[in-house]
Amino acid sequence: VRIFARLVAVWTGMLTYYDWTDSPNCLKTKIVLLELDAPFEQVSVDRTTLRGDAYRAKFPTGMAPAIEDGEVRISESGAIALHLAARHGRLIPGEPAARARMAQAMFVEASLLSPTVGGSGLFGELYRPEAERNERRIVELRERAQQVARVLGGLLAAGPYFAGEVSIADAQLYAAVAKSIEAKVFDAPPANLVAWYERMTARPQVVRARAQYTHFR
Ligand SMILES: N[C@@H](CCC(=O)N[C@@H](CS)C(=O)NCC(=O)O)C(=O)O
Repeated sequence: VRIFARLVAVWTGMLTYYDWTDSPNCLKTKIVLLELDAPFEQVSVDRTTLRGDAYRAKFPTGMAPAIEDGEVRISESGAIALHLAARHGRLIPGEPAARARMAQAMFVEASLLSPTVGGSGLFGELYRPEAERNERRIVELRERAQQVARVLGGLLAAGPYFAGEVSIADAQLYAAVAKSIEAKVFDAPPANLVAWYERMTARPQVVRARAQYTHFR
């Protein structure tokens, strides 16, 4: 099936999207694809595929999401989002100050939010069997998560979305923020962050995307 999907994509010049239903990171890319109404062939992968030599030869990170789009073959949801937004000329503000705020929010997601609550942070720790959990680290990460929620509230001061208008930054931040709010990781999240989460959750493309991922169904 995977080879067939790839052949169809090569014939039609269509983008191939490597998706893992257990991956919150794939939700980000799916939101971008649906918001852009971009045509794509989906190849479903799992942990075994990701750890295999064939996948790693294509994508050295060994991670999902990943895409092949003509000459472009990349993983990393942020890089994928930038590529897709530039290609479609949407979800990326033209105005330099708004574009800079978009980039700021994306880097905060990658350097602050994701390491705190993501697979190598709090959720990674909570998924371990109880006997293997590092309780001290869990307490520290929970405290840090409150600070990150305040940072995100501060970044949203400019308007309803992180760049003012909706952009790829919102898709990038949505997965970890939604998971954290729904798992009650943030004790007292800023009201504007909760309002942004509700605004995003109500978008029809986000509803469609969420239904496809185990952590968000
Ligand atoms: N920074 C990356 C993170 C991607 C990532 O962590 N993907 C996970 C799934 S959520 C993965 O592929 N893990 C591989 C594994 O568990 O073997 C991104 O934003 O795309």
